[in-house]
Amino acid sequence: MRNIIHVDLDAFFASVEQRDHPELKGKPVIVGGQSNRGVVCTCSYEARKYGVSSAMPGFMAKKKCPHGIFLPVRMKRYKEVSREVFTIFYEVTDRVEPLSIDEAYLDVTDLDKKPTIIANYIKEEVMKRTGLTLSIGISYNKFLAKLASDWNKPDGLKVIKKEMLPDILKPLPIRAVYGIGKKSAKKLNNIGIFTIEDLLKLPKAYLMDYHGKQGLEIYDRIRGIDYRGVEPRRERKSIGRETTFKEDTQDRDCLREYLKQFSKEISNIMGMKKVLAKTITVKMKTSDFENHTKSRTIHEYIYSSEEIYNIASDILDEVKMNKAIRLIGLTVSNFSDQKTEQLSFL
Ligand code: TTP
Ligand code: MG
Repeated sequence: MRNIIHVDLDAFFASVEQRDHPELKGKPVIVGGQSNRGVVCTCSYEARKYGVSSAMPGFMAKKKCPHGIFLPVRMKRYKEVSREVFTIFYEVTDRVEPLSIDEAYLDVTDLDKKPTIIANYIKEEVMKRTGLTLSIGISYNKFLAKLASDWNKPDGLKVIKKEMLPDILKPLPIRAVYGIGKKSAKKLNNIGIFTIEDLLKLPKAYLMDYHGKQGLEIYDRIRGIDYRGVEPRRERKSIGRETTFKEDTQDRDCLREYLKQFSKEISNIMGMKKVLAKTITVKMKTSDFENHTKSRTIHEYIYSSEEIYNIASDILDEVKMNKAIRLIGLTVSNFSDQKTEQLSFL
């Protein structure tokens, strides 16, 4: 059984505004929707009491909450704070799947500490370093972890254990199920299905007939089955360096010097990231802006600067140079799945 954590910051844009302007704490802050035609991005929990919500047109938000404090969207700032928060997630584990600016899954199955200890650590660190609160859900799959983080927002922490199913899910409205949107909900409501308890009574074949593959997933999800893994953002696919000369050149020795320097820098980064590569690419741009790239893929994985340089230099030797060069670049790609440590161990 896996341990999956779902984290979601509370009223994110509005909380950042309240943190940056402490006089706004405890007040109904509404971000976006300043103009009547614009829509609300989000609002503080104080404003939610009046019925204001995300994606609501500004004029409606003003009607519902006339004393609301409407603020412009400061995306750059929210991204900055998001980075600070994600840094904390990555300190806990590499197995982070970002879902949006303020939301992520973490797979903490292989960590030594208990998921609740990890969750509390994340909450404390996020508060200490950014002054924000977040809600955390813990369970053995993605669907239930996300459901749990929504359980007692804001500043919530909820664990859903296997033995709590199906009772804990039964009273929930069907819209709580990932995969059931407005349209499907309406269809189901029409045949008298409103809660998960109702939904549990529908046979698999029925859900599949009316909702296809999605129907099958829904059938499984409400029974606690969800095999989707946490998928960390893909790692970089290539590492490269390039430079544009002040003056165009045809001097091969000079070009070789650059390749040597690039090989060192690239090899250093490969060492840090513990990756090996087997494709080397040299790129050149001529004085009349033509691009030439030439790659070589070898049989073994390499990472030392000498090996990279030797291949790059061979590639350069094969290039006929009848024009001056204004840019040279070197890239390695085609990384091995295995890390260097494992290879040397073998
Ligand atoms: P959410 O996590 O959906 O909302 P939230 O963090 O504001 O509130 P909650 O406590 O319920 O999690 O979205 C994160 C941010 O994304 C939100 O602060 C603003 C932005 N956003 C929009 O700009 N438009 C939208 O329609 C939604 C839903 C969010
Ligand atoms: Mg949020």
